[in-house]
Amino acid sequence: MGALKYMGWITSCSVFTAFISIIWQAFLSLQALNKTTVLLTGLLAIEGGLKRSATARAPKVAVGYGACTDLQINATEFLDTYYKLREPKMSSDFASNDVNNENELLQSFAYYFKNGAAAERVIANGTLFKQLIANAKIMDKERIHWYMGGNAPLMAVRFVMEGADVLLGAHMSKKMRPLLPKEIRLAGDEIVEDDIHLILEYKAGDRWGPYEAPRANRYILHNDKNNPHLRSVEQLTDALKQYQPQLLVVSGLQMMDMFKFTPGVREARLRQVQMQLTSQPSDTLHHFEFASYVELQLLQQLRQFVLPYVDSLGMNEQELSNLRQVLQHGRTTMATDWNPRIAHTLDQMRQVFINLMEDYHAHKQADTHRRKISRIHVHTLAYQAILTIADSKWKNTRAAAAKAALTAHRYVCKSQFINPEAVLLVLDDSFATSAQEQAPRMRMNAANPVPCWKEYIQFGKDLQRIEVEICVAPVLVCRVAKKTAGAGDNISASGLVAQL
Ligand SMILES: *[C@@H]1O[C@H](CO)[C@@H](O)[C@H](O)[C@H]1NC(C)=O
Ligand SMILES: *[C@@H]1O[C@H](CO)[C@@H](O)[C@H](O)[C@H]1NC(C)=O
Ligand SMILES: CC(=O)N[C@H]1CO[C@H](CO)[C@@H](O)[C@@H]1O
Repeated sequence: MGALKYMGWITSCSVFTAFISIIWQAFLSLQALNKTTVLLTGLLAIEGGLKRSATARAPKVAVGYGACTDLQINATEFLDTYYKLREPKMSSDFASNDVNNENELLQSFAYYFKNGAAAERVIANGTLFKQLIANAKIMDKERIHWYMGGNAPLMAVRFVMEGADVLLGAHMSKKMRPLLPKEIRLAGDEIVEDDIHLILEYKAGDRWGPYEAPRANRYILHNDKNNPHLRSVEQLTDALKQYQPQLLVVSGLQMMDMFKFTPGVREARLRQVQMQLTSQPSDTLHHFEFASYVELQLLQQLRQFVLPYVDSLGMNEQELSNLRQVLQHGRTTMATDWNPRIAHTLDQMRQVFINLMEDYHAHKQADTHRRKISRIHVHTLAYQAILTIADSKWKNTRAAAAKAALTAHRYVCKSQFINPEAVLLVLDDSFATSAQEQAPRMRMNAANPVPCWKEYIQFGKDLQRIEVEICVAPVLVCRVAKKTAGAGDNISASGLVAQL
């Protein structure tokens, strides 16, 4: 009898504990919801301040190069259906090389999937690529999605949505042209068939074989026939003479990894890009949208032909750490942390800025077309960071960061309306501005949802200093990601247009 009574007491105790824990959980999630709502309100207010007056002239933007059709499928479903991972082994060797056969494809995918890192790979083996597309096409109609793709068209559409006047340099088929808003002017010929990019999307927590994805992301495969040639460059150069944009955006050069074995061809095309950039008036701003580059030689060619002639760079955290390695140590890096600390990202941005500034000062006398880098925008899952030279031509850095953060959520959740309950806040209330000791900390709160500050960056042997402004905006991370491919293009474009 005594034992039973004792048991009863224990049960009541457990019920009580469970009850308290439920209330505590509810309290915590209410607090998180409250914090999200406060930040959302703050971001929306800053975004609201960006509205152009009805009489203001629309900014003129030109975007190059190329277009493609995106075929999006569920990564794990697709691979489970057609390609069973025979041995769950994963090596970064396959991550850096191109994909020639099924086995290399699976190994390479496994590597990025496990790291939650975005990747874009060329499949030089045309037979394999055709097989993959054929297999994707016979999947359940509701499970596959066709979109207009390519960095340039996606950014172009985003610019139009933000009220800009847009010129796009791209070849596209009769089928694709109607998908592009009519207002966009097109420089480039009609082609018979668009290149297809196969996009394997996965969500945070999706499982494949023994692996689990830490965040939503995608793995892209291509076997492009048109884009690597950048055929529209000359036509865009011609059109630019008339059009005279405020901003010229260069993107889509990553498909040139198709020319791995004929680098001479690539160099000739990149010289055309260089010529386009150097022939613009100095008050036209140039932006280069970075991408998933793995081939060192292509990166070195970018450093020679493209990077010296742009004012602004846009990229994600993987691309940032890759670019820093290339500039500083002449080598590439593979997938890195999918959710890097703000301090770490800012330090890498400073380093890239320093390297490019040093390049500029070393060569500016010999090559007067060189430009000083004045803006770097890095987008990550959890935040947007924009660095600009203080008092440069780039306006509204804070609003641009807020805008980019809101676009990130809206895009990935596929919803214009932001519901605080669909949000995961990844950031803490404050962050260090550098991993260096005694770096100042910034708070992110209702009073200041997008912290900005000015600081001096030193570079060169004679330690020149330059004042920059840095703004960091929190991303209200979408809990259930709908689409990640193309997010970077929307995000970068919405940040850029806010700064014109
Ligand atoms: C190309 O892919 C096909 C189909 O998967 C395969 O049979 C062939 O061996 C691959 N070729 C090379 C060179 O790997
Ligand atoms: C893919 O399908 C699997 C199984 O149906 C599902 O668990 C997973 O969340 C899906 N992923 C995406 C990105 O839709
Ligand atoms: C959320 C968002 O703004 N998404 C847009 C991204 O860009 C494409 C076009 O490139 C639009 O269709 C989306 O609406």
